[in-house]
Amino acid sequence: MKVPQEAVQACKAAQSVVLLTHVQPDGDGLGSVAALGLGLRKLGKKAWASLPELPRTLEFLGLAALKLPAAETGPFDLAISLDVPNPARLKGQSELLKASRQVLVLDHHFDSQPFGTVNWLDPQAAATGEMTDALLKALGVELDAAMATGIYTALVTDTGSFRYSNTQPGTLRLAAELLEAGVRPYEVSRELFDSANLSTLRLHGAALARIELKAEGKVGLLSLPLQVLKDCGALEEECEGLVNLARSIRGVEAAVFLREASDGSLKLSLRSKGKVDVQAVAARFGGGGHKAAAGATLKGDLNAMAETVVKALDEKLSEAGGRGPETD
Ligand SMILES: [Mn+2]
Repeated sequence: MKVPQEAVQACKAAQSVVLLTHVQPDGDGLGSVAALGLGLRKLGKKAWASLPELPRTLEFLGLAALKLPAAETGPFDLAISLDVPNPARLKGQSELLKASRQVLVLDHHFDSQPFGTVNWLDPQAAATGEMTDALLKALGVELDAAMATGIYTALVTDTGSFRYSNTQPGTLRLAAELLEAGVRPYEVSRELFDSANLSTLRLHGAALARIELKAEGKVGLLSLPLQVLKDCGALEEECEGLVNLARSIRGVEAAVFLREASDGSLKLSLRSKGKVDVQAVAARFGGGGHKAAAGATLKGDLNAMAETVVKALDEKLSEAGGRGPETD
């Protein structure tokens, strides 16, 4: 992976750095923030992480030590935006961009916008963590176990535990290297997958009971009223991964997860098994993402919008030939 020289230079020149990732942060965003933050500190820089939200399942990344204190408002030499396709996904953190002399954008989304003063966008990367690792190497940082755990968490998260189509030979080579640097994969798995709250399990139960098959079984639909979340005593962040329940059904080519959010909007997540480009569908609703995973924020009635999204997907599937007989 080739790291642009301007990205390396921007990091080298900066003394004070603030790291950011998207709202509803995931293991790729926060794993990258943790690894790069720790690496920049190792180089003697003042590095902070902007952490408006820190999901419990990702507390093990050691981010608390990097948390930007409220009193620290800048100016910063450099802001580094990790895994953020556009500034809207930064929400309340945009002030930190303005408080920084330079902004380095590092992202692997298909529809990334170059909103930095230096932009490194690589949709071929399986995870932003892969790019973060390359940047750390270019900076001459030797990864310790904590940094390696951040990168490994990023890879595990964005490749679905090395199961998705973005898993390349290089991804597994990097994973092996990270294990040699001290990552204990069973510990990461335990934190990510075997530390659920009872409320999350109750939510999964309720969600499973609501899954419907649409478009002759090619689309798995899960629509979730806010009340279901409340009944389970679950938080919105516990909806992470629910879309995969609908995706996991045999014959399903694309999964739709649409839920009512507490702010009155509808949150849409789309997943594809490869035949249909869900990013193109999300884009029709003002969202974005990747070919296999995309999302959007919608307005309107839950059931009506679910039907609209299913129809759009069904059309895409017909175009893609996904509705025809299997050829492979
Ligand atoms: Mn990512």
